[in-house]
Amino acid sequence: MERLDDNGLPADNVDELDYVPATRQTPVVNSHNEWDPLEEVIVGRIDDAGIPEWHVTLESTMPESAWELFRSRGGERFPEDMLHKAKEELEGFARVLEQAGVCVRRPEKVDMALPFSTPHWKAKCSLYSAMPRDAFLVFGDEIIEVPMAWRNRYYETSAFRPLLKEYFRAGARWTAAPKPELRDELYNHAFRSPESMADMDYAITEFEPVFDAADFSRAGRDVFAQRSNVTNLMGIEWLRRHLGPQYRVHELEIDDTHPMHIDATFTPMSPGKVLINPDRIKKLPKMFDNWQVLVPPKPTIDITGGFSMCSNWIVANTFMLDEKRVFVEAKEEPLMRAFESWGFEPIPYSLLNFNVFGGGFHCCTLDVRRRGGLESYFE
Ligand code: ABU
Repeated sequence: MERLDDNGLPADNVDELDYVPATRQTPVVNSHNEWDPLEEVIVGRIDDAGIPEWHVTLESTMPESAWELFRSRGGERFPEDMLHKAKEELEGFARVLEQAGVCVRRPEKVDMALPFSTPHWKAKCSLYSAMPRDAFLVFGDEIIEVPMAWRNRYYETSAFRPLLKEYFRAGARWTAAPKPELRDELYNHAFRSPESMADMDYAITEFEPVFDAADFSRAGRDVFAQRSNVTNLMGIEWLRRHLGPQYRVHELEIDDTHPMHIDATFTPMSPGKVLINPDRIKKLPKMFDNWQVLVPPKPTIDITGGFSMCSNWIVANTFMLDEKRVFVEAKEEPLMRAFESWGFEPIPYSLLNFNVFGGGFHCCTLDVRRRGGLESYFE
């Protein structure tokens, strides 16, 4: 009998998903916001994720329950059973997207266990290619490789090179932000975990521009950013100057003593509707005065009992198929009911085993092509 996973899908791993080119009228890379109808998406891989080595950027962002593994086994592969369960969920999610008519693309399999070095430091392994959202930003027909702050992520974009080259050949603009050096001077070695925003401290300095793509959120001409333990002010400014006068990059005021990534904190879901994490956002800019502010119920799931690279708020890391349909954690009933009450159609799918690697629906995807153009959603 066919074995099914928690999502009712065949549990066998799918190694390669065939690429079926979508019939399209828009450029091959075309994405301006979080909600236009999705045509093509990259879904990451979790196959052979490596355990990052202990570092101040982990201390400043990761739940304490995860520290022991980083400290004792940094540089090794994550345990097989963890990888296997997460992989089944991720492959199933890729199939669900395909069944919804979306062209699903995957990074190449690369060996994450290979050590590497620069003139300034060494790393025992790479982290993973599971979260394309962290590594790339798409603005219209441009894909930007971003300068990530974690050393174990230095070569993370390698797994995506075949796709990047293909998109480039098909007409996309392909840009890489200045490759950071990630020297010791970038890190705040005196970092002490802040108790409150009054004694806020960051694990990175302004030595050079660094940012993770997931610290930005797109709503057409308006782009929202958070300063975090992986995104510094120089990084935000680099993107602002790079995008130029067609865009407005706004730095949001975030109430989070350990910030890393905005996509479980603040998400424009559709024109006029924004989801905020009530624990992390106390005040929105005035430009949202005419928007409906959606405040999700507190998470009921708990992934923090064992190893986890994120908090239970990962359930707020949603992903839009179009401006109505939204992927929501299947085991998070109150959130699904909330989305229904706000006029959305939740698509339930469970990623709890994947979540412990630090990401949800939004993190493991990169919406390469959505049907729609560059617009302004604010007066
Ligand atoms: N990109 C993952 C965010 C997780 C969190 O903020 O809890």
